[in-house]
Amino acid sequence: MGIIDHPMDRRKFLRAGAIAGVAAAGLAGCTPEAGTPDGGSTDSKSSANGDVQATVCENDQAIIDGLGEWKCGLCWANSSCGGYCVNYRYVVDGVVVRSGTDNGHEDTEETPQWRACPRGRSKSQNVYGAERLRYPLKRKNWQPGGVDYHPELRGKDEWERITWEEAIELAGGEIKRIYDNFGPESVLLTSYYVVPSLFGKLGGYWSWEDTVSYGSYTATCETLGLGYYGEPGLPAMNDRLDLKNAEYIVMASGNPAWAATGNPLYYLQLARDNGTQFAYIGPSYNVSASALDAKWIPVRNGTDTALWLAVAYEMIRMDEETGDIIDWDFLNTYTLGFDMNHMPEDAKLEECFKDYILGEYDDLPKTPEWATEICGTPVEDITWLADVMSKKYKTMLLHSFAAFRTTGSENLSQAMMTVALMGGHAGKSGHCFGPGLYAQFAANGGEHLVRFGKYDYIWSDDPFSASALIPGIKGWTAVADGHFTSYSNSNLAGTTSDFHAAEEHDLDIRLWYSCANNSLHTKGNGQLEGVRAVREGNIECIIAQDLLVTDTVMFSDIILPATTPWEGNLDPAEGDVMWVGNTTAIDGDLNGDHNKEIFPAIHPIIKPLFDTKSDGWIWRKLTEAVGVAVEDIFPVSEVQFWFDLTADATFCNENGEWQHIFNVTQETIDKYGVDYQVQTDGVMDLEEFFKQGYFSVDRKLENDPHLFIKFKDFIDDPEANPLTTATGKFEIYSQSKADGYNTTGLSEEPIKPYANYFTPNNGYVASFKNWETKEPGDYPFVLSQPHYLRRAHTQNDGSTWLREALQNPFFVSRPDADAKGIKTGDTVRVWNEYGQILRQASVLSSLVPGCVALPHGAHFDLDESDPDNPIDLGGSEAMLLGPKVSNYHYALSGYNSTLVNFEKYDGDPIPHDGERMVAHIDFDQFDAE
Ligand SMILES: Nc1nc2c(c(=O)[nH]1)N[C@H]1C(S)=C(S)[C@@H](COP(=O)(O)OP(=O)(O)OC[C@H]3O[C@@H](n4cnc5c(=O)[nH]c(N)nc54)[C@H](O)[C@@H]3O)O[C@H]1N2
Ligand SMILES: Nc1nc2c(c(=O)[nH]1)N[C@H]1C(S)=C(S)[C@@H](COP(=O)(O)OP(=O)(O)OC[C@H]3O[C@@H](n4cnc5c(=O)[nH]c(N)nc54)[C@H](O)[C@@H]3O)O[C@H]1N2
Ligand SMILES: [Mo]
Repeated sequence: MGIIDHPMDRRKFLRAGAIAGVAAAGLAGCTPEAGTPDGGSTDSKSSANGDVQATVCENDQAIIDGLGEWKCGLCWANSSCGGYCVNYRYVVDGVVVRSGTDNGHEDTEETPQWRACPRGRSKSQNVYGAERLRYPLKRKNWQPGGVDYHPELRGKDEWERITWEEAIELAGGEIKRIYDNFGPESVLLTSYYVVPSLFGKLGGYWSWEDTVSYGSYTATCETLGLGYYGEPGLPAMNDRLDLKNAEYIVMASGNPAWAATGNPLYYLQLARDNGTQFAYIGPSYNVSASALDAKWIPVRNGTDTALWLAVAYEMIRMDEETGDIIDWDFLNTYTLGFDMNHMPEDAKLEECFKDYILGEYDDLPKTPEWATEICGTPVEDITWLADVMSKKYKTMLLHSFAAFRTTGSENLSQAMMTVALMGGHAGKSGHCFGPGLYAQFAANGGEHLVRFGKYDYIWSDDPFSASALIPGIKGWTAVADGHFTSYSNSNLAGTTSDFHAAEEHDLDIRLWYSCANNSLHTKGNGQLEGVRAVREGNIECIIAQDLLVTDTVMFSDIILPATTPWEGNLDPAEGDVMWVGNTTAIDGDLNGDHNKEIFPAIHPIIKPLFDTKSDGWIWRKLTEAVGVAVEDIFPVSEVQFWFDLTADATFCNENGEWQHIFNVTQETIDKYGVDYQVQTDGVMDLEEFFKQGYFSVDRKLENDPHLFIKFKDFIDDPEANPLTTATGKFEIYSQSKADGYNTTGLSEEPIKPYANYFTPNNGYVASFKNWETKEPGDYPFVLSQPHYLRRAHTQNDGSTWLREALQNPFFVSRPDADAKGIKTGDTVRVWNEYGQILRQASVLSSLVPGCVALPHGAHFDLDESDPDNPIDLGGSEAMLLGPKVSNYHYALSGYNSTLVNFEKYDGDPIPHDGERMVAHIDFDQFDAE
C-alpha cells in the first residue's frame, strides 16, 4: 500500500470534505430532497450514514430566501493560467455556499463577461475540502536540534498537533540554530511567491532555478530581439481586438481551453466567426484546436525545430518559383543574417541561414522530406504551412512554451522567428508572432492597462547565491549528493550571456523552507531524487507553509497552515488580518489577459478557518522568533499594505495617461484606519469597487486608443526604436546566442549563430537504438505533460468535484493502444529508467502515434511495498522525469520530451480517481483537540 495514505473509501472521502465545511461553518442539517436551485455549484453533502444523495441543505434554502450576499472571492490558483478571474461567492453566515462568475452584463466583444473556469469555481473545495491544512503539525519522530530527527521516516511518520506558539518556537528555533551553526549556505528556500525578506536579512539562502514554464525560450529572448518585459517574449502578441484582422492564425502548441481559461478561447472564437482560419501544430488535436475548427498539422513533441527549418526551405523554394512568398524588403530592413549580403558586423562565422537551409555547408538541404522523418509532419502540410506563412497573407504565428519545454529546443525560438520574419509578420495589424497562446498572455497582447498600487516594500531579497546557480533539474540530486555543477551565476530569466563554463560546488543543505510551493513534486525528479534527498541527505529540518496537503507537506517536519486569500479581517479588532502579499495577483502587473484589462478586488470574504494563520502573521512571528526587528521586514501594517496596493491602483486612460482608478473618501480612510490622502482623481468609488468585485478598462471596436500592435514602434522607425539585440535588429544570425550557449562546453559540436538543427539528447530521435535502421530503444514513446483542466499544477488535485468530473488518464494513440491490446479505461503501467506509475488509458484518435501524454501535477501516492521498485498509484508525471541535461542548455526543463514505455497492467485495476483519495492527512483525528 502507498505510503501517502491508502486509497480512501469514497464515502469517507466525501464525508471528510463535507465535515470540514460544516465544522468550520456551524452549518448542518441537510434534508434529502430535490436538486439545487441554480447553475451554481455546492459541496456534495452527506447524510449521517455517509450516503451521498441529492439534497437541499440549509444553505440552499438560505439562497432561495436570499439570506446571504454575493462577494468577490477570487481564484488564487496560479497566476499563470490566466490570472485572477472574476469569481463571486455566495456567503451565508460567513460560509461560502455557492460560486458564480461575471454574468451580470451583456457579453460583447468590447466588454466580455470575465468568466471563471472550473478550478476557480470549485475553489471552495480547497478552502473547506479534505486536503485543506487545518492545524499546525509536527512529525512525531522529528525533534529539533539536528540529532534526533529521523529523516528516513519522512513521508511515513505520524503527525502530532501542536499549538501556534510551539510551531513558531520550533520553526524559529531551527531557523536560528541552522543559520548560526551552518550559515546561509545551508539553507534552501523554495517559493515562487512573494516571500518577505527575512531570509535575506539572515544572510541569504539557496534557491534553484530551471527554465520551468518557458523552457529554452527565455535564454535567447534578448539576444534575438524577441522581447522581454519582465517575462520572456512580452508583450506576447497584438491586442485581442486585432485578432480578427488576421487571415490565418497558426497555433504552434498551446491549449488555451485547458491552460488559459478565462476569455482567451472566446477571443479566438470571435476571430474565427469573423473568417480567420486556424491551423494547429502539435502532437494532439486538442480541445482548443477543435473549438476553433483548426486544420491539424501533426508534429511529434520535441521535434518542432526540424519542421520550421523545412518550412523555411519551402518558402525559399516557392519564392524562387513564384516570387511572392518572402518579404525581402522586410528582411533587408529589419533583420540580419538571412543571407550573406546582410550579415551583422560581429559575425565570426561566414555562414548565413539561407545557405544553411539550402545545404551549402553540410550537403543536407532541409527539405520537407528530410524533416518528416524526424517530426512526422506530412510533406504536403509543410508546403501548406510555407504558403500560409508567406507574405501573401496576414498571418499570426502564436505559440505557448510547451514545445520549448523539450530537450534540444535551443534553436526553436530562432527558427520560428526567422520563418515569421520571412513572411513579414511583425509590427502590423493582422500580423504578429510570439507567445500569444501561453497561459496568462494568451490571445491578448500589450502592456497592462491596470496597475497595482505601491507594494515595492514586500519583495524578497535575492538569494545570496549570486555566485553560482543550482540547476533546478538536478537540484534534488545536488541536495542528496552534496554537490552540483553550476553553469550560470544569475537566474535564468536572463540571457545566454549569463552562461559560463562548468564550475563544481559543494552543497550542504540543513534547512529546507517551502512556502507556497510544491518542489518535491514540481522540481526535477522530485518523486525519486527528492525523496532520496529528504531521507538520505543532511536536511535536519523541513518547514512547509501551505494551504493544502501537498507532496512537500507530506514529507516535511513542521507544517504551518496558512489562511487562503478568502480568509481574514481588515479590522485587527475583529481578529487576524488578511495578508495580501502572497496572492499571485501581485504578479498581475506583468501577467496577462484578465489582469490586462481588469483590476480585481482582493479582500477577505470569510473569517479564518480552523487554526490557520495568515502568511503575513507567520512571517512576522518567525521574524520575532529569530530576533530580527519586525519593522525591518514589514515597514507597514498588513492593512496599510493591502490598502496601498488597492487604493493607489491606476489605469491607462483614453489619452494614454496613468490615472487613479479609485476615489477615496476620508470616511473610507477612517474606516480602515490607514495612512492615506483623500483621492478625487479616480473614476470609481473604492467601496463601490469592493461591491462590484472588479474594475475594467473601456474598450472600443472602432479607434480603440489601447489597440496594441507588437513591434510596431520598431517597424515604423527602426533607427529610433532599436531592439534589445547587439545590432538593434532581429538577429537571424546571432553571435551572442552562439557564444553564450557554447561557453557551457556541454556539446563538442558548437551551436550555430543561426537556427541550425542538431539531434536532441532526449526525445524522439534519441529513443532509437539505431536511427538508420529504425531499431527502437527501450523507451520508444515520447511523453508530453499537459497542464490539465482539473488542476493548477498540483493544486486542486484533491477537489472531489474535479476528480469526479475529470480522470487523470494516460493518453495513447489508437494504433499504439491496439498494438498492445489496450482499451480506454484499462489500467496501464508506464515506466522508464527513473520510475513507474499506474494509470487508466484514454485511447485517442487525435494523437500522433508514438506520442503519449500524462497530465502534469497529480499528487503522488508511492507504493513502496517493493522498496527497490516503488510504483506510483497517483500517476505523478514527476516519477518519470529524469535529470537529463539538454545539448547546450544546462537547466532546460524538458518535461515534454520524456521517453517512456507502457503495457497493459496485469495486476488489479486501479479505481477511478473519483473513488480514491490523494495525499492526505487525517485531520479529523485532531478536530476534537
Ligand atoms: N488548467 C491549468 N492551466 C494552467 C496550468 C495548470 O497547471 N493547469 N499551469 C499554468 C502554467 S504555470 C503554465 S507554464 C502553462 C503551460 O501552458 P502551455 O505552455 O500551453 O503547456 P501545455 O498546456 O502543457 O501544452 C499545451 C499543448 O501543447 C502541446 N505540445 C506539447 N509538447 C509539444 C511540442 O513539443 N510541440 C508542439 N507543437 N506542441 C506541443 C500539447 O499537446 C498541448 O496540447 O499553463 C498554465 N495554465
Ligand atoms: N514534471 C513536470 N514538472 C513540472 C511541470 C511539468 O509540466 N512537468 N511544470 C512546471 C511549471 S510550468 C511550473 S509553473 C511549476 C509549478 O510549481 P509549484 O509552484 O511548486 O506548483 P503548485 O502545485 O502550484 O504549488 C504551489 C503551492 O502554493 C500553495 N499556495 C497557493 N497560494 C498560497 C498562499 O497564499 N500561501 C501559501 N502559504 N501557500 C499558497 C498551493 O496550495 C500549492 O501547494 O511546476 C513545474 N514542474
Ligand atoms: Mo509554469
